[in-house]
Amino acid sequence: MHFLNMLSCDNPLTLCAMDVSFIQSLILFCSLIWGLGAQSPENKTIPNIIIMLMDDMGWGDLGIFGQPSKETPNLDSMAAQGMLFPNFYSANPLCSPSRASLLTGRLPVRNGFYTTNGHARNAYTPQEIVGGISKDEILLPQVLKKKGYINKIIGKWHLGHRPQHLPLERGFDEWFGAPNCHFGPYNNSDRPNIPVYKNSQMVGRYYEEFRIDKKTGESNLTQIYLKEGLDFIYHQAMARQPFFLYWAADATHAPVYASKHFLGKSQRGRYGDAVLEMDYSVGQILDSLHVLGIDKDTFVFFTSDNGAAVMSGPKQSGSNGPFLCGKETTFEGGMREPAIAWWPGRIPAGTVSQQLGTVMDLFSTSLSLAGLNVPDDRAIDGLDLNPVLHNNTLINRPIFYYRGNEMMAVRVGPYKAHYWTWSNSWEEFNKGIDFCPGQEVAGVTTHIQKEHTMQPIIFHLGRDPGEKYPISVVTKEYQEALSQITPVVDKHKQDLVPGEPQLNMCDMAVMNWAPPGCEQLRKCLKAPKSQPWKCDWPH
Ligand SMILES: *[C@@H]1O[C@H](CO)[C@@H](O)[C@H](O)[C@H]1NC(C)=O
Ligand SMILES: [Ca+2]
Repeated sequence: MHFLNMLSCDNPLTLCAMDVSFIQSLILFCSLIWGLGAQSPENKTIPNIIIMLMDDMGWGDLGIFGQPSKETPNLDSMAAQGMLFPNFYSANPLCSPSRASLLTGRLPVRNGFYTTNGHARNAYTPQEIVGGISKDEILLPQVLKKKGYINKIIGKWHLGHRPQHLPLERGFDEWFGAPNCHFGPYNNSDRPNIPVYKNSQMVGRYYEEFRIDKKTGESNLTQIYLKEGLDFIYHQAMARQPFFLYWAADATHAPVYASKHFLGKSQRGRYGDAVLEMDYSVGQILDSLHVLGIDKDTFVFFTSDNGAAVMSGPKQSGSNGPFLCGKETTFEGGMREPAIAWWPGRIPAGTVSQQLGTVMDLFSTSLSLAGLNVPDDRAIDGLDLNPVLHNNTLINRPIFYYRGNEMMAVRVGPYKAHYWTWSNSWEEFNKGIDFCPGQEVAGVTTHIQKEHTMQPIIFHLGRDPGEKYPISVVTKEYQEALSQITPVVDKHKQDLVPGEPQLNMCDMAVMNWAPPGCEQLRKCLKAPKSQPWKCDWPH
């Protein structure tokens, strides 16, 4: 079936990804005849690992979670063939810290991807950031190498763009993508356009060699990222080489984009078009695993790095479904993510897990699948989800919601307690920046940092997923919930050793002026004089 799909030429697209699939399928057909398609038995216990991480895609963007515009037939069938996680969380409501947590298995406050320049501020890695992922952190691909995995990242890195912080320095063997968000275009004199890398060399810049038309929303980047993914999978499968693919395409992050074939095809404009192309790409990747005969040897996990950016809505934002607010906040809309695990023959099809999970679990789970232990010299926040994946068991564990250096909230079972509430400042709000458009909840979506540590606001997320009805403090339910939550928070705070904050300093001189490889391309720009300052994180 899938084989025929890939060979069919009735699609009007003449996209490189399709061509590659076509050629690969032909080669595969020959190799199957020669009996090279099957994995060697000794590799059976070490599955390939694919993590597909979306950018700012919301929980409510998937058809399976009720999105009425139904742009995700491939993701919906991935869920039907695998396990759906309705209670899965990012480690932070923003890109960089969430991604650092995924790859280290540790909360940002431990791995250093946070700031102490202000209280409870979201920080990330814009071009002027001096820091990046600390060399003292151990990243997932670094550990996977011990079992001979070949590791590739495709798309957005976001853990620092200076040479010492780039993916090939941190356990990845290959990279195609960019270190920062695809913001721009810039004029290259006071701010350079973001470079696109192939491995450790830049091959161009966004808006130059890698075009994004902000007027029409057209870009071929998702197709390029798809082709990179299919090529990589194909070559590793042919070599019977266990691999880790971290597929981090970013079309659903503003400015959202899609290639021509997908533009104008969804029910909700450009954002939906980007989702359509992502969904198509997920389908292509899963199909290629079938065609190559490695679907039963490959663990695939799909999720997103933070909630939909509702402050960019409705044109450039996804949906957080029934949840409150979005990106940048520690309400459910900021951190509850779509999540699907897929591994035919190993993960029971059509299952739903009520396990509370986080992106940090992908670190621990992947290592466990590879037969490796998590580092034992540091605190790891990730959980090995293998018992959940194979037997749908439930493991009791809390979820911590951090904003910068502050634990804002915690979830224990169905209860979520807010110790601090904040959307953004009145100053920003009055400028039109709204993290909770149409969703103000009095006393909850506050515009000052409001402390509730003496008497947290508690919601029951089962009955009230939208965090609209605080449980009255005079009820027995409140007291019982609090008595369960308090020891969890006390223990967490007692044991917490905050990492050295890496996102405090900024400097225009460290921007992507002259990335490695710029000489050959004649694309080196002149950096201004170094003038470091303490970065200002307004929210
Ligand atoms: C995308 O690729 C097509 C086909 O090669 C090309 O015609 C089009 O100009 C490209 N679009 C952008 C925005 O680069
Ligand atoms: Ca993001």
